[in-house]
Amino acid sequence: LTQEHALREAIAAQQFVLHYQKQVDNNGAATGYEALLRWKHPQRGLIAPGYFIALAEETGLIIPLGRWVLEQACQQLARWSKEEDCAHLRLAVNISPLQFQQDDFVDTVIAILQQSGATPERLELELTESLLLSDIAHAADKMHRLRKHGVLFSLDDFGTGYSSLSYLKHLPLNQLKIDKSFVDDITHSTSADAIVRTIIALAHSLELNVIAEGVETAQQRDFLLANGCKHHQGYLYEKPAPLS
Ligand code: G
Ligand code: G
Ligand code: MN
Ligand code: NA
Repeated sequence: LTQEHALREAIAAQQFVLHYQKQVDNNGAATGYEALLRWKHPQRGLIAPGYFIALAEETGLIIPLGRWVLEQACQQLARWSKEEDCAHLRLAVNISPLQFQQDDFVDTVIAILQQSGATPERLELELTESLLLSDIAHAADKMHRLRKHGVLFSLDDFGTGYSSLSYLKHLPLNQLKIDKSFVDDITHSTSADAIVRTIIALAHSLELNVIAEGVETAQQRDFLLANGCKHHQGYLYEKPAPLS
């Protein structure tokens, strides 16, 4: 309860910031960024989401927090749209299951897009497989409504959940994001190599973009490029940081 109180106070005191991590194409050019939430604690310093997202979900505080993230992200997109060098950039935002399950989720996202002046085609929502499994009919409906407005969808942590191939085909997804755990084991595990190749082939056959996260080494990059995965994110390129 005291932790919940602290989190509630932190939201009221606006102690959160977004860090941004670059996503690149096969030429190393930035295609966009992923927004990653941090708690700027007055005593403890910067706290990663691993320490507070679960509590935010249990307490429902992820709703105001997630809204704040979307607002900040859309305001950043609107700023980029006015800069020639940045107008093409996408911004990926992580959406938690509870947030997505809200009846007003679609209306909320559309309202935030309109208030900020962001281009919907530049906003990419990162969903997880577990989020889609809980109520696939409702999830698909929400995704289709947002997709009609131009919003993009990326399936985060792909390969760690229980995606059925038949539903992948029916959701308006733009991208699969290969989970870091598989990327970590590239060239060290024949099964990881096989899984990564299989996800890339699956994405291509479904005409989806595919991005690898957690790319840390040149060997991982080279394996991914050699196997047709052109979009990368990871410490090899850039660590998450505030936009300077
Ligand atoms: O850098 P990293 O520690 O930021 O992120 C850890 C985890 O927290 C990731 O799995 C990421 O999906 C999640 N996360 C980061 N930012 C957000 C956010 O704004 N909302 C939600 N729901 N999850 C986030
Ligand atoms: O939302 P998601 O689970 O994809 O969150 C990405 C997480 O991975 C964030 O915590 C981010 O800081 C972290 N991350 C991004 N790139 C790398 C990387 O190359 N190595 C490691 N160890 N972590 C990374
Ligand atoms: Mn993510
Ligand atoms: Na992920």
